[in-house]
Amino acid sequence: MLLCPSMMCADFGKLRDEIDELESAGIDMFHCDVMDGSFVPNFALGLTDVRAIASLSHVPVDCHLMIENPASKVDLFIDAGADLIYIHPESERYTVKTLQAIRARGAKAGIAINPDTSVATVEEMLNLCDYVMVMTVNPGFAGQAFVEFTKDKIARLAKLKDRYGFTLTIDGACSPERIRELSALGADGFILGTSALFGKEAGYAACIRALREGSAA
Ligand code: S6P
Ligand code: MG
Repeated sequence: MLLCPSMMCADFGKLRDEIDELESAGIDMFHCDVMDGSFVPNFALGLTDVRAIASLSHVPVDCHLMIENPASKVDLFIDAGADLIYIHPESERYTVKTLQAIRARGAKAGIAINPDTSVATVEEMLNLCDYVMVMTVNPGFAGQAFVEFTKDKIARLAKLKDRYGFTLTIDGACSPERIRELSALGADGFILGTSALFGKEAGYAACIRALREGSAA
């Protein structure tokens, strides 16, 4: 199970300590939410933040690009140190071309799909995806409520994993209970924000251990 802390929830006043503590806790990949204030009504991490995280990290770093026209920006984020780039087909005119461009740079290509987007809309693109991330909240903010009907989509995509060979990840309101439920549906990885990791009394190590054991911290 891939466990990926959402760094927009981290304390940037002590970024190096946060990264060290999360890595010691056994996380698999840092998740960087990049927002442009246009595709989503919020701003989050940018190039400087991604560069800082990538320079301190010993595990892969992903960039979840919640921006308009990601095609013209993917090179910047790969140069900043991203190993995996998620783009939103909802914000991209030629999604296939951009997925090809990400792979051509040697990075992993991913799509992130909003609650509004159906499996049928993206099925052909699965041929070019190393990762498919189902948004289980509307993108833009941490700490939102889980959108229940996205579970059907997760189950449908899980059935397509073997045919297309992608890793299925989940972003939004991933609580310990939800992680157990969605793992059973076939999800491979989870973005951890306020629902399972940040701001919890138990601390990162205990939270990650409990998630791997399938219990609550
Ligand atoms: C939301 C963003 C996510 C959040 C994460 C927060 O637009 O893509 O990565 O940071 O979902 O987790 P939680 O548990 O607070 O919902
Ligand atoms: Mg995200």
